[in-house]
Formats: sequence, structure tokens, C-alpha cells
Amino acid sequence: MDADGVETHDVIVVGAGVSGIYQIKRLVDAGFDAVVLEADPDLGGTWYRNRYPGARFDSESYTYGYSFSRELLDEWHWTERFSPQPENLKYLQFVADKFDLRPHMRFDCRVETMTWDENDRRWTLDLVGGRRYRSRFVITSVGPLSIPTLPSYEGMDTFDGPSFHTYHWPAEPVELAGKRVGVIGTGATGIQVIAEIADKVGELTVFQRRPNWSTPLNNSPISDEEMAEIRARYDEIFANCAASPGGFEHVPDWRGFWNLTADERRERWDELYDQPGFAILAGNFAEIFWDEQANREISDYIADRIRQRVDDPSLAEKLIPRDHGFGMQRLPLETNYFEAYNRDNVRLVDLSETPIERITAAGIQTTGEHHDLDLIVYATGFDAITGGYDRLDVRGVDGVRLGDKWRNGPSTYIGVFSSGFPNLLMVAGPQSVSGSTNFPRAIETGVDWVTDLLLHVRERGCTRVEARPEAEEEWVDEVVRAHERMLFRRSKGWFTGYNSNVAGHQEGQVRYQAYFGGAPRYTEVIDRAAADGYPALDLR
Ligand code: NA7
Repeated sequence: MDADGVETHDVIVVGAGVSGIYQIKRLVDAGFDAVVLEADPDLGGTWYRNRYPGARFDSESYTYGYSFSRELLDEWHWTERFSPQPENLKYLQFVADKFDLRPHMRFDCRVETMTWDENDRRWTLDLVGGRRYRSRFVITSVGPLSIPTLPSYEGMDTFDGPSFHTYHWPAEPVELAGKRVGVIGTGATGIQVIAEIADKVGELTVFQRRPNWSTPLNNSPISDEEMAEIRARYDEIFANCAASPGGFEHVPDWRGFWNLTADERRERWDELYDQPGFAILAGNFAEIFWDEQANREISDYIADRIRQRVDDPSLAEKLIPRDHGFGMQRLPLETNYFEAYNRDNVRLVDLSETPIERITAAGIQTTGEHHDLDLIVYATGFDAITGGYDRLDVRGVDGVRLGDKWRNGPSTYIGVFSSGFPNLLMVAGPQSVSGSTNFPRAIETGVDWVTDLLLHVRERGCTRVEARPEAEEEWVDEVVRAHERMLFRRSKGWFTGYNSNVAGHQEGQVRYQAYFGGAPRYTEVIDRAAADGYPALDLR
């Protein structure tokens, strides 16, 4: 407690999701006086919030879980290869309880403003509701997908029935049986919801602005025997993830796209299409990401798969993307998504033909007709990666606002620091590999790096750490170079190009939000920085 009565700590972590939970564990173990401030009433972040039907990992469960504790790995049993949200939340609660982390967490604490005091070399954090905290260091683990975005259709507040964004799907059961449900949005979330509820609702109307490529998740239960095999293999699993560009066990097919015949490539894709998870993407020929002809060929292959699965040929064509190739946006994974459109109670409204005019008390009015609905689900995505920072109102040296510095896109040193904002460390921040690879694998790497830096700083008695501007420039250059090599440099999407969910993000104006150099390269860069004594940082 400071003299003025403000609760003060060495380190404050903002956000108790997957990153914040591991971050507080490391800090407490290292003897720091640290707390986590969490806006929600409980821990879990993404897995606390996203309770919509069908929400589950797209990463293999056993590559998503934490790797830091052998005991935890031995105790936890994943029941499905791609674990659903209720189990994921239980897992995070189990971790927090097992390591007694709750005493270090403060819930219902939404940070509104963070202000740097250069004389005192500390941050002051003001919360919604008026409470105040202070700390030498702040670690933000606010999540890349924590700010949901809603459209701005006229009449949205006049709809008579329930309507909500998927991120705010209520915790209490939602009555679906016999209801006329409208889903707006066909990203990874919309595709999960649509496939899950199609056979549980009366009628389902899907409002699609642009179709998305999507491939089978190929989920399955994990038996006791399989779990025992996975446990025996954990070291190998995590080593494989660390060595692969995407942080998964899937590795690119390095035989060379053009070294095989078209038939051989199709044979390989037949295998990959039936494999679980991101195999079809991360296990594919790397050329599909930068060679237009290679990308066209795989896109044609996936389009044929969609045609095979949708009974009505003209409907199938509407579900095939034309404005971007396969893998050029975040790939949604699905279970019977395309088959849902073969059901009599499911209808697709193509908003490119008949846009939404307004929301009415009774449903949705498009330029074509009125759709009577009992429930509207907005699966309209997020202000991704930088949205959480924009909402924080961070004021650094000389009162400069982070939101202003990042107005046209983020600028960071390795996704952890942004110069002008000393002692502010980001876990899974913009321009790290978190947005572009298997998320929790990158989180562990990031948390370990940040914690080791704080130990280094403590040993030397430093009270101020800031990235040198020239180091930041160099990193942004690398981020841009890695991005510009890829075909997706032209696509819309929350981490590839510009984010079409966010009003104000302009088409053609790319925000370099994520690092696409791959997990091994990123780890090499940050490890070297630590081994060399952090030359890119100004330590005082
Ligand atoms: P996404 O992937 O950003 O998808 C959002 C969807 O909502 C997408 O189909 C958008 O169409 C659509 N959208 C957004 N705004 C509108 C408006 N105003 N009208 C109609 N349709 C709209 O978000 P998700 O939640 O699906 O996925 C985010 C991540 O969550 C996912 O990658 C996982 O990691 C978990 P568009 O394509 O922009 O035309």
C-alpha cells in the first residue's frame, strides 16, 4: 500500500486467461509481489467468455495445454482430440486451483487507464468503478480476441427476441428447439455455431457476407489408452511443436509442390483432408502460401470437396470463396458444416446479392425480403490483436497514448515492448507469433522470456526498461518482410491483412499485426536477445 492508500505491487498482470494464468504462476514462483487484474467475474478469458454451442479448440488438445508441469500433464485427461469449451474452462480452473493461483487474482477489475509516471518509474492503473492500483511493471495478457465487434445496422436495438454476439452467449441455457434462428457471420466462430445448432433449431438462416474456406476438424474421443500414449509422448509432442513453423505437430510437406505430379499432389491432399485439425494447412506444401499457381490448385481442390458435400450445385458455388485463396485467412475447421446446408430447415442468405437493410422488431430485412426470426446471433468477429490495447487508454512517456502511436497499426520490439512505454511488457502481443501460430505454445515461450527478463532486471536493481527505438524499427521491418512474402498480404481477415470487422480499418491499409516468420525463427530471435544481455533494451 502506498502512502496515499493505493494498493501497490512489483508487477501487475492484466488479464487472467491462458497467458495471465501461466504468467502469474511464474511470477509467484520467482518471488515477485504480483497480482492479476481480470475484468470478468472469474478466470479463463477466451474460454470463460465463448460459451456458444460448438466452441472448441482447433488445436489438438494435448498441444494446447500447458507444458510447464509434468505433474499437470500426468493428471489431466483430455477427453476429445479437440476439446470443447466447458472442458477447456474446467482445465484452466483446475490449473489455477492446483497451483493455488486464485489468491493472486482480483476479479471484476476492468482496467480503464494506465498512466506512466516518469519520476516514480511506476504505472498507475485506474479501474472502471474508480479503484486504483500501482506497480513498477505491468504485463498485459489481454488476449488477441477479447474485443467483439458488432455491425451497426439500423434497428439492432429494436429486435423483440434475444440477440447477442457469440462472445456474449449467455451462461444459462438458450432455448433453441423450434426457434427461428439467424446467424450473421461465417468466420471460424459462425461455422462452429451453424454446424452445431443446425439440427437443434426450428429454422436456421445464415447471413453470409463472404464465404470462407473450411475443412473438416476430424475430431474424435480420446480413450484412456490413447491418453496414456499421449502422456508417454509429451516431450516429443512439445519438441515437435517447437520445431514446426506453426507450433503444431503438423509439419510442412517439403518434397516441393512442383517436384510432384498433379495426381501425386491430389493423393497427398486426399490424405490430409481426412487428417485431424490443421493438417491440411500446416502439413501442406509450403508453396501454397507464396506461389499463386500452387495456391490456385489447392483452392480448386478444396472447392471440389465443397461441391461434393453440398447437394444443391448453385448453393455450393455460393459457399466457395472467390476473393481469396485457400489458407489466405484464418482457416475455420468444421464438423458437418457443409452438410448443414443440405437440411430442409437451413437456408443461406448471400449478403453480396441481398445486403441487410436493417434489423426489425421481428427479424432481418434484406434488400430481397424480410426474414422472421426469434433469435439473432452475431458471429461477427473481433477487433483482433490491437483492440484490447486500444480500449485500455495507455499513456506512456510525456503522456503519449499507445492508441495514437498505433493508429495505423502496431509497432513493437518482438511483440513485447513498444518504445515510449517503459516497463510495459506484452504477452502474446501484436507482432509476436501468437496470432499466427498455435497460441498457447507461443504464450509459454513469451511468458518464460518476460519472466527471465524481470529476473535479470531484479538482479541488476534496474527500475526502468524500454525498447530502443532503432531495435523496434528493425523488428517491424522483419515483420513487414515476413508478411509481404505471403500471398495473404492482399486478403481481408483479422490477422492477415486488414480487419473487415472493424469500422475504420481501411481496405488496402495493411496493419502488420502478427509475425509470420514462424515459431522457430521467433524463438531464435528472442533467445538470442536474452543470451546477448538484451542489447535492444535500455535498462536503467
Ligand atoms: P472472423 O473470422 O473475423 O469472422 C467474422 C465474420 O463476421 C465474417 O464472416 C465477416 O464477414 C462477418 N461480418 C463481420 N461484420 C459483418 C457485418 N457487418 N455484416 C455481415 N457480416 C459481417 O471472426 P470469428 O469470431 O469467426 O473468428 C475469430 C477467431 O475466433 C477465430 O479465428 C478463432 O481463432 C477464434 P467478412 O468475411 O468480413 O465478409
